[in-house]
Order: sequence, then C-alpha cells, then structure tokens
Amino acid sequence: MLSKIFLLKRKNHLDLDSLDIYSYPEDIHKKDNKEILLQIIQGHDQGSLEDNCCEILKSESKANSTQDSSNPFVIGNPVSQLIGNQNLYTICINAEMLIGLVFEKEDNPYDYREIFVDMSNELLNTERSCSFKDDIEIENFLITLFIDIKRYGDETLEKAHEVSFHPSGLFTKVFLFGIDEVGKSSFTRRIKTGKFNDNFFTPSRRFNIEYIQRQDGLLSIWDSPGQSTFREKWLLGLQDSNIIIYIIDVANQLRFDESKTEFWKIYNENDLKDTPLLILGNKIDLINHNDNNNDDQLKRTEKEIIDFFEFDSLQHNNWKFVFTSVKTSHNIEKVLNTIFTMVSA
Ligand SMILES: Nc1nc2c(ncn2[C@@H]2O[C@H](COP(=O)(O)OP(=O)(O)O)[C@@H](O)[C@H]2O)c(=O)[nH]1
Ligand SMILES: [Mg+2]
Repeated sequence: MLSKIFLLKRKNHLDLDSLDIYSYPEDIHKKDNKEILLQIIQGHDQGSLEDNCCEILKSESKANSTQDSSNPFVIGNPVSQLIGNQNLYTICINAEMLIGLVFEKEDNPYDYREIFVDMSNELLNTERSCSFKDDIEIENFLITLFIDIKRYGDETLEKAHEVSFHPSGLFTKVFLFGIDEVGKSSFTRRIKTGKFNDNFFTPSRRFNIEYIQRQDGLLSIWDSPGQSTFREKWLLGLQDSNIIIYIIDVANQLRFDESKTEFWKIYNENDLKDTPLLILGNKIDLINHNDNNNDDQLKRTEKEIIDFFEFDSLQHNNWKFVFTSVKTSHNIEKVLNTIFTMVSA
C-alpha cells in the first residue's frame, strides 16, 4: 500500500538547506532525514538532482521548450530504490524536482509504474493543475496524485489479487466504453449493487473494475474512465476482453456525432472483429414514446440509431443492439444473459 508521497524541489544546487520539501500525509523533517534525503537524490538515476539527474531529461527539456510548449513538464522514468527500510519509487520532473512514493515493504513499485507516469503527466501537462509557483498549489497537486495512486492500488491491484485466488479462475472480461455521461459507471454499479442514483458521483480519473459473481460465471467489468489521456492506456485492456460493450445515451442526440467518431476510432484502431460486441442504447426511459405503438416506434428508433452510427457496416460476426435503462432497470437482466450467450457462442 502507498503510505506517503513527497516532493523535493531544488532551488539552486544540491544543498539540502536550499531544498524545498513537501510531503503528504505526514511531514518529512529535513533535519531528521538529511542523510536519507541525500541518499534518495543520489540513488535516483545514480545521479544527483544537481548534476546528472536525468541528463537526457535536461536535453529533452530544452528541446521541448523551443519546439513545443504544449508540454511544459518533462517526466522521467520512475526509479525504484530501497533505502534503509524505505521502499521508494522516485520520478524526476524537468530535471529539477523529484517526486517520491513511499510504499510498504511487500509492495512492488513496478505495479504502479503506469499510473505514476500517466497521472503526473495528466495533472501537469493536460490539466495544468500545478506550475510549482506556490505552496498551496504544490500541496494540492501532491494530495491529488497521492489519492489517485492510492485508490488505484486499493481498488485495482488488491482486487486483481483477490481474483487470482478465485477457485474457478474462469471469468468473463467485459469492457465498457463510450463517451462520458452515457451511463457506464451507473451500469456497473447497477449490476454490482442493484442500486441507481441520479446524482451518483463517479470521479473521472477512477480506474473501475468490478467483479460480479453470477450463476453463469464471474464477470469482471472494466468501466473505462472518461479522460482521454487515461483512456489511451486503458484501451490496452480491450484486446483481451471476452466481450466489449459500447454504450450510447439515446436521449442526447447532440452528442451522437461525437459518440460515433469515438466508436469508429476505437474500433478501427483495435483488432476487435472477433470479440463479441454488444451495443447498448441507454437512457431509453428519457425518450417519450407514444404508448399505442411503442414497439413500432422503438424499432424505428433502433433503425435510426443503427443507420446513423453505420453499425451495419461492421465487419463483425457477433454484434447486437439492445435498448436499456440503467435507471429503471429495463433490459438489464437481459443484457447480463446476452453477455453470457454471446461469449459462449
Ligand atoms: N435517466 C437516466 N439517467 C441515467 C441512466 N443511466 C445513467 N444515467 C445518468 O447519467 C449520468 C451519467 O452517468 P455515469 O454512469 O456517470 O456515466 P459515465 O460517464 O458513462 O460513467 C448520471 O447522472 C446518471 O445518473 C438511465 O438509464 N436513465
Ligand atoms: Mg464513469
């Protein structure tokens, strides 16, 4: 488990007295830890924060500043260090700062490699959440990074361990995708807990994998996060899925174009032809149909959606379209059964 995060920021030279230190949740006191801090700095990249800490980074930093100012922060490779009984993972930013994660001894820092690099990059370069200009900004950045990495460890790594001990070892990996707000997280929550909440808060950066035991087998549902930089890495999980589910918000036609573009982009960039594809037209409860010929109307709506999204041009053996409402539970049971039939087909 992640226990602490810290940041060492060099003012001038490698003089510990001119080093700014931030940490969370507990303080690292410079005086007590002088020796350890020195070792951390020297241990990173076998260099020092002063000199050859990431020489490559320095040149990249320079190249970056002239060519492309869109990524102001150059983020190095994490380095794992065992100093005393401290299990550390440090990353160098712009050749002038070190961010360190402190783990418990039995943890493997390499499990956290991607999230550490991706989150730092996302917070610093995409969201521009910190320019290291003032203390509060830096502290907020560190706390955000800490919470997200810890959450990843608690929710994803711990669960992965749980599952590998599952006796059958057989589970169906279900990969959800779709633009934000279509109901992916609500869907996952509905089948996990049976609950729905209009105001359910789902943090956008959250890695969300839920394991759900059903009579037909164990499902692992991968609910992909909305943020695009995260999504890139997340999508690596697509190919080894047993089934992929694409969700559309049928009540929000304003975003059909965007949704369609996103679908085809992901579909074409990944080799998915042989993976069963289930398309859910969610939030059907929001579409007011004239009660008399509800079925006909639904068929027409389905055809309009399929035409608009050009699903008929899918070079795909095994795909289906189903209307759902996560809110009213409409067709949710059917979706679960369909998952198992499609996977075993
Ligand atoms: N009316 C209605 N609202 C829904 C339905 N499914 C999800 N929502 C709402 O749509 C919003 C976005 O849902 P969320 O699960 O966070 O979407 P995600 O970004 O795809 O994970 C939330 O306010 C949900 O309560 C549905 O079937 N019907
Ligand atoms: Mg979500």
